[in-house]
Amino acid sequence: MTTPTHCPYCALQCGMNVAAGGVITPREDVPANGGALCQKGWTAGELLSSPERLTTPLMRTGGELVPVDWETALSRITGEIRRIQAGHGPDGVAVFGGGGLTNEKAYQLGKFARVALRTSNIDYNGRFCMSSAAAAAQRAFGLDRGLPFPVTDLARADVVLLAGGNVAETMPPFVRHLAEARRRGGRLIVIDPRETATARQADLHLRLTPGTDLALALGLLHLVIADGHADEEYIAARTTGWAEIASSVSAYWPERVERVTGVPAADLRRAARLLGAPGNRVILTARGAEQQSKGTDTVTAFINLALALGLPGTPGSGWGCVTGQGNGQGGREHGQKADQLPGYRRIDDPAAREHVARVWGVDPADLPGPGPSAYELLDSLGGEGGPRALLVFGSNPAVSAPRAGRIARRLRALDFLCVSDLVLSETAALADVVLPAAQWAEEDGTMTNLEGRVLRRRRAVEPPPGVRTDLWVLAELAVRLGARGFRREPYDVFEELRRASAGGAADYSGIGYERLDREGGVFWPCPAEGHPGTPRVFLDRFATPDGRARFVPVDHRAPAEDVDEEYPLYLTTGRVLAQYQSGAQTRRIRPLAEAAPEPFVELHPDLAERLALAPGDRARVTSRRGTAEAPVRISTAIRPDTVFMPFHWPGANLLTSDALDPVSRMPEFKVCAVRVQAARPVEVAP
Ligand SMILES: Nc1nc2c(c(=O)[nH]1)N[C@H]1C(S)=C(S)[C@@H](COP(=O)(O)OP(=O)(O)OC[C@H]3O[C@@H](n4cnc5c(=O)[nH]c(N)nc54)[C@H](O)[C@@H]3O)O[C@H]1N2
Ligand SMILES: Nc1nc2c(c(=O)[nH]1)N[C@H]1C(S)=C(S)[C@@H](COP(=O)(O)OP(=O)(O)OC[C@H]3O[C@@H](n4cnc5c(=O)[nH]c(N)nc54)[C@H](O)[C@@H]3O)O[C@H]1N2
Ligand code: SF4
Ligand SMILES: [Mo]
Repeated sequence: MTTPTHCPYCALQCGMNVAAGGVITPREDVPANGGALCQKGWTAGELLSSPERLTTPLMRTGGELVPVDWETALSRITGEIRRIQAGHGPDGVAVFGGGGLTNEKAYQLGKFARVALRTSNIDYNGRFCMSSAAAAAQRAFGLDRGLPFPVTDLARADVVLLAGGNVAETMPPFVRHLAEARRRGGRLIVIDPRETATARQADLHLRLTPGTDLALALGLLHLVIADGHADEEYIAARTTGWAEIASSVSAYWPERVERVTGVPAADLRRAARLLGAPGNRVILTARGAEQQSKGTDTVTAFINLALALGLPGTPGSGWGCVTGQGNGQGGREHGQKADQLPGYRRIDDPAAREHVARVWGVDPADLPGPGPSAYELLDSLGGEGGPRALLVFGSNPAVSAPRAGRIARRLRALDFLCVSDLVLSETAALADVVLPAAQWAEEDGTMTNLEGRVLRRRRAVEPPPGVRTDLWVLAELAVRLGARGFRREPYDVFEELRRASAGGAADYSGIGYERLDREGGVFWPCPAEGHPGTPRVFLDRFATPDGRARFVPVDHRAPAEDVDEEYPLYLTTGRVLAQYQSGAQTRRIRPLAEAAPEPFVELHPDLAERLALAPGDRARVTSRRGTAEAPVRISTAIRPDTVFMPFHWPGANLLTSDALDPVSRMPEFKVCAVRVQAARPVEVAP
């Protein structure tokens, strides 16, 4: 027997069948992947029966994590919560979630924090992921849905501009839609400092200096206006704020933009001409352009460009963000973000509080207000007035948070750390209590993919004995803390989520498990059972009060930390095909560990020669925050002023900066200043 479900990893949520023993085959009936999977998808079953799986709770006793029964683990957790909240108030306990959790878990986690703990201290790793794109989309359109159209629309595009995404490695089946567009004569423009597998497929690769996308986007808009390609009719009918835009880009003439970005003026002109020609045009942003201390303004500049060209809300065209984690989209809609309640409601909106409090059976006045953002939350742990306890569900911040050395110290400074995970991640290894969680193919639920399509995750195999679901754990803890109304079964939690989301921006009330089973997937918003769902948002109006999209003037600025004499190189970080995120899962899967066994520092041959580094030598990379060592890879694919490190192993984030975007609070993962030298073995005196 095989069970149709979806991949545990990225936001494409490729459809797959799981057979006995975790054997995986691709599904043909899911449009996002249409029968293709990447190597991570094919091998996802291995972790189900891995010997590295956690199968019993662990509790720190005499310095060691030792197996204990569930009763002991749960009473220790609730005992610590009570003790800490008695001394430090409800905010003494914090919660950190993840964009890989199902909608049901994300919802239950948010409710648990607000109702059972009554803490305002909850945020999640999605803040590190798409928060800048979300903030820019909210600002322009009044709504954030990663792709406001089905991913298959890309196949009909005449031009796709992809800023800062390496989809050939991060979402391989996504490339099919781009390849189909190119087969039909469409053009692909890629903006990336590296000549990635994706950039190699592009008709035009704009190889900019890291952190200069904002200037590049302003330069493209300057040219679109100068060439007379702005869509005056669309601008008049569907937008506001255009009057200030021309002057905001007037100083970004091509030669100046070339000086700032390093992209030749001739290439800028070519890109602007391609974008200006009539036809279906799509502008996409991903982490390269977004994970910057000016990520929100950078995405805004790309949205301004798209609006000037008349793309958003026009069938076949548009702007979209290529979201990241499996449930990156749904994870941000149902309340694990510091400032949100289910249905993409704002926690500081009295009507939203009233509605959600009614569903939860509590007094709206008892719901806490907005808390700090992910990095700020992690950085406050165990400090003056900060939380004394943290519960982590579905994230490994000891590896993936910016300035991770400092965050690991914060985690150690806590009185109590509890981590729920499948494996003993680096964060779990620091915990006082570790809970063994069921994983994707062992439980039911829903995921919302990068298109805003709600999908069914189905239970295909039994979890190992001793393992429990996150929903069960949260319900058990809630009861012990004296809170009522926490359900254990995914179906029941989803039914409650539907009611909680009703009337919100991300309205799921018309979506039920039965319907998902029948139809395969439904796009939100879907406000009633008979409603068809919304594959394309913004066709008639934007989600702003006046229905018009808003131009917001923005200006370029340097990265928070620029290169100088002491730290003369840019470090940028990202992903490789065979590893996922902090690597907690994929480093434990043999074929993936063989394909990508270790971290590396990618250097241009000219730079390597200057530093006297040869392939395989170890490089020591130093920033103002720390030092990391890794073997060297030499490649002409990278600029000579930039080095690249993947963050799937501990190391890269010892270097990264904790500068945050002022609007989205997104960390600047993509740019910091480093120096690189050969790592000579240290002589130790006898
Ligand atoms: N194999 C794999 N796939 C994944 C993941 C994974 O960990 N591994 N994670 C998933 C998740 S959560 C996410 S968020 C997505 C991320 O998907 P992507 O956004 O495609 O991934 P990244 O590798 O972080 O960054 C993309 C590119 O940005 C470039 N870049 C670096 N600095 C800059 C800059 O200043 N400007 C521009 N324009 N580009 C820059 C990098 O060179 C890199 O090629 O992938 C998802 N899929
Ligand atoms: N330098 C640098 N750092 C980055 C980035 C970058 O580009 N550069 N990208 C950032 C981005 S976009 C992201 S999304 C973050 C991701 O970084 P993390 O938040 O660390 O993501 P994962 O490694 O996926 O961590 C998920 C953890 O939860 C566990 N897990 C999986 N499913 C479940 C479940 O259902 N329940 C429970 N309880 N546990 C589960 C996994 O085993 C794993 O340990 O990293 C960010 N960090
Ligand atoms: S592209 Fe993403 S969803 Fe598809 S198989 Fe690979 S990791 Fe899974
Ligand atoms: Mo992400």
